[in-house]
Amino acid sequence: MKTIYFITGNKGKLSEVKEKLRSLDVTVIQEDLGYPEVQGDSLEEVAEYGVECIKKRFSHPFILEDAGLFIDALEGFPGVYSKYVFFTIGCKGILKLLEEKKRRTAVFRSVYAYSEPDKKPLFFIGECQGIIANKEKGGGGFGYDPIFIPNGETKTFAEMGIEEKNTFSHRGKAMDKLIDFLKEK
Ligand code: ITT
Repeated sequence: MKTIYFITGNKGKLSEVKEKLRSLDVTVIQEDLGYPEVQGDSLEEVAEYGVECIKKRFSHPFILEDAGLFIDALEGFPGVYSKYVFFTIGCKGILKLLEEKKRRTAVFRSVYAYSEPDKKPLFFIGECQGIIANKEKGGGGFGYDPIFIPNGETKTFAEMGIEEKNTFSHRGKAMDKLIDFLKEK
């Protein structure tokens, strides 16, 4: 059996990763160590900086993830600021910003970093295109899930179970790549 340390404080992410790895012989252990989210231009930059911070304090191989919602009509906002924006204006604030906008396309992005001591981190990227709903719908998931509808669907992520969300989501796609890599190890 393999063990993976996942550096995260986000229980929603943890549940999605556990669900994804359920059929594999892998145990996921959460380490809520916390790391500063540098205000970089890209999720990769944020993840890379996080890896460098954690490596100084943690001697096992680990994964961490940075994700964000990029809304076209808002020039990619909240993007790398997704966490701060969620805890300040939240889904309601985003809906307000889009009130007069016809264009509602958006993309969720996820970047996983896999890190081993004395090695450069590896990155695994996933994206999910979709639209921002007109109102919040659903009670599942976390973050912006109640306002995001993936392309080809009518339900928001918050109206889906974890398994269903994983088949569409940025995190599910990035995890598929990470899993392929881990299987080869
Ligand atoms: P970590 O401890 O793993 O860093 P976090 O909550 O800080 O967890 P991120 O910085 O990666 O997570 O994500 C920024 C925000 O984007 C997050 O707080 C959510 O509000 C939102 N978000 C990320 N992935 C999401 C998803 O799958 N569904 C809905 N919202 C999501």
